[in-house]
This record gives sequence, C-alpha cells and structure tokens, in this order.
Amino acid sequence: MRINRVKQLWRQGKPAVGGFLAIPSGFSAEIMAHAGLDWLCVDLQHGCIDFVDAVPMLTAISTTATTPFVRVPGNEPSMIGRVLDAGAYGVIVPMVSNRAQAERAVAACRYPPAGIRSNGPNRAALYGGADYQKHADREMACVVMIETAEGIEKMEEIISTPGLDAVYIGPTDLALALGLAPVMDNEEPAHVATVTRILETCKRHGVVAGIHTAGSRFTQRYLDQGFGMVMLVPDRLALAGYVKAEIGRLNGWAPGTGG
Ligand code: 3PY
Ligand code: MG
Repeated sequence: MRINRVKQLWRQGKPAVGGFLAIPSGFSAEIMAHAGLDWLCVDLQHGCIDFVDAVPMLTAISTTATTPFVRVPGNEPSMIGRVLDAGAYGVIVPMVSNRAQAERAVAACRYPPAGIRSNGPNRAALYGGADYQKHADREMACVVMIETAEGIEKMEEIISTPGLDAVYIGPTDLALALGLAPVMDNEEPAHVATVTRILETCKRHGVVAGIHTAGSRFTQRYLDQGFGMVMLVPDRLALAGYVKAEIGRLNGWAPGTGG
C-alpha cells in the first residue's frame, strides 16, 4: 500500500506543512499540489466544494507526492467513509467537543473490529494499492478540530482519545469560543494561552498538534513551538495575494484610475 507521507513524517517526529483548497477545481488543486506542500486539504466545510467536485481534486493531488486530506462538513461517519473511499488519506473533522465525538470520528476512519468504516474503497484502492484494506487503518490520518468552548474545556479527554492521530486548531472559531473577534493569526493573550495549552496537552499525550494560519509568519512561529501540522496557504489567498502583490509593484497605476 502507498504510505501516508504525512504520517511517516509524524512517526519521525517531523512536522508537515500544507494548504487548504476552497476552489472547486481539479486544475487549481493540481496547481497547488505541484507547489510542493506536504499535504493539501479539500475543504468541504467552508470551501465552495461539493463531493462531486472533491473527487477530481483528489485525483489531481494524487498526480504528486502531496498527501490528500479532506475536511468534512461535520462529524458524520457516512461522509467520512465516502471521502476516504474517494482517496483521501486523512480526514479533518471540525467542531469536536468531547470524548464521544472524538471516538465517533476515529471509529469512522477505521475498519472493524477497530472501527465502523464500511468496506468499498473504490478510488482509494487505485490510489493506495490492491492491499488497501489490509493497511488502511495504519495509514489513514484521523484529525479532529478543537475550536468550541466545550472542546476547550474538554481538551484533555479529546486529545487522549485512543486512535487519534492529530488535533487541529481552528483559530477563528477558537477566538469566537473565547469571546474574541474571529482573527486567524491571533495575538490576544487568552487565545495564545489556549493554543499553548492545547499544544502542551498534545505533547503530553503523544498526539500531533495542528493549526491553521494566514501565512508564513505564524506558520514559522507554530513550527518553532512544535506543531506538527501547520496550514501555510489556502488557494484563494494564493490567487489574491499574488495579484495584489503584482499590482502593488506597478508605478503610476492604481485600480480604477485608468493609469
Ligand atoms: C477556524 O479558524 O475556525 C478554522 O476552522 C480554520 O479553517
Ligand atoms: Mg473552524
């Protein structure tokens, strides 16, 4: 079976840097995949992406060494099974708030007897190999997000869930849960303290800590702190950021001025 290169990095104690995809296009997914990130996540929660869009995006990513992840819209085993069957090598489950929800996510990613995943890896076996079912439980990454008030309160019971590979922080939902403005790269002391507490709890339990950022400044900060899964750049900001930067380099022309 094809190994999960992100899980291999984690086994070696090394971090994996990735990107998020919100644009429903196989071509833009392929472009992002060729940029050389460790992982890319097709975002079915907040991206403009349906399942039928996600499949050609996973196919496009699998033309490269980048590991394909999917963020599902919610903690629903049937959806988790579908994206794994379509070839995702990792699932990110948003808004997980307690042990029972974390166990539900883990079980959805594992075949019996370890879990409740149903057999039918239609595209996954093409990508992963003919012995997919034999090794899938070892290679699929189950990642749950801590980003709710209850999740913050119950981080210990979530992070210590058996079979969980990583815990991923959604900084803007986390900010809302703390009564703060939904800022991504957040310097508010209460936010910084909560992020640190989640990171330290992950380290204590040998679980990879992950987090979303708005760019290289916070990605570097979190890598230096010991996060193992950091989101550097989403497709939409890659597009907009490049266009804005090029506009900014022009002399004597500004949008709408005619030059
Ligand atoms: C958040 O900031 O809440 C996220 O989920 C990032 O995608
Ligand atoms: Mg979120």
